[in-house]
Amino acid sequence: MHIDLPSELEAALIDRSLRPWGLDGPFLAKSTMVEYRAELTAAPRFEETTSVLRRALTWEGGGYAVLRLGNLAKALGAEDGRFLRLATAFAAEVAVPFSPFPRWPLWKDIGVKVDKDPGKSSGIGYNAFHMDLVNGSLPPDYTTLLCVRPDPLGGGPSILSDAHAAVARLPENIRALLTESAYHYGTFFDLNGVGEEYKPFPILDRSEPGEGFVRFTAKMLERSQLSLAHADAARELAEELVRGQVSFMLQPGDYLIVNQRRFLHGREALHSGQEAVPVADRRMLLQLFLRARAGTGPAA
Ligand SMILES: O=C(O)CCC(=O)C(=O)O
Ligand SMILES: [Fe+2]
Repeated sequence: MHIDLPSELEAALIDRSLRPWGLDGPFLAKSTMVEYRAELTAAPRFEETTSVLRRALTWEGGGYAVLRLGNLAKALGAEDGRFLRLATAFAAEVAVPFSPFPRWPLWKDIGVKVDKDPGKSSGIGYNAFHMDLVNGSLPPDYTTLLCVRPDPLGGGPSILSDAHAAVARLPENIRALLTESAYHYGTFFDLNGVGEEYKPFPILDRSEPGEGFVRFTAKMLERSQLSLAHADAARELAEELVRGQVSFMLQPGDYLIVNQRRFLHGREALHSGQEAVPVADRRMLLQLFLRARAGTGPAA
């Protein structure tokens, strides 16, 4: 779902300047969250907008939202600190922002690298359905992507799919294979706030149907050694995710927030010809992860 900011809220936010944030280890400092909230609750319709956002992310059948911050990005500059602090303040209304990567700032750049594995983050090809940090025992509850610049050649729509709905459409024998600890993907090195390495893992855990993570990345189909039966089951899930997908192009200033307990995400290929686009003009997203606050329940 796409959520526009009321114009009176936009006007108030453009006039307000939040102070730089502090960190407490990998997490946004509590004092920053308290300060940002105190600054913004006074802005007209801020609380109403953030409650619409939280509902979009957690209602039954929901699980992702695009908060349209394009007018703020235009007024302040999409890479300006003031704009990023406002985006951080909205994120903190959903859950606690954190950086799993000790060597990265809170917001991690995802640019375009023509030499990288095309199917991975910042590659130019099809980025298949996945959850971020899939091989941590506690993946981020939310992954968020702030669009600074879309592909100037017009490619790279985002894709989203309701993971539990896809699982529910699979036959019982396939679901049984997905509950086996037979899957693995990627390396796990020097990460904060996402638990321990989980290897091998089951795609479906023992939560009630519709709850918990669907711990999946379609990238494992090409990059991990799986048994034939488990690879087939994973492929069926990947196909079902594609069958149920929605896709849309992120516009400058669009802020995509995905509840990783509900939806998986990915991205269609960028348009061909990226080599000819100057690096400074290529697609650019900023990524931030969120941890749900204790007491808001597994789905919130
Ligand atoms: O480029 C995109 O739109 C998605 C990137 C992504 O999902 C990731 O880097 O984890
Ligand atoms: Fe991702």
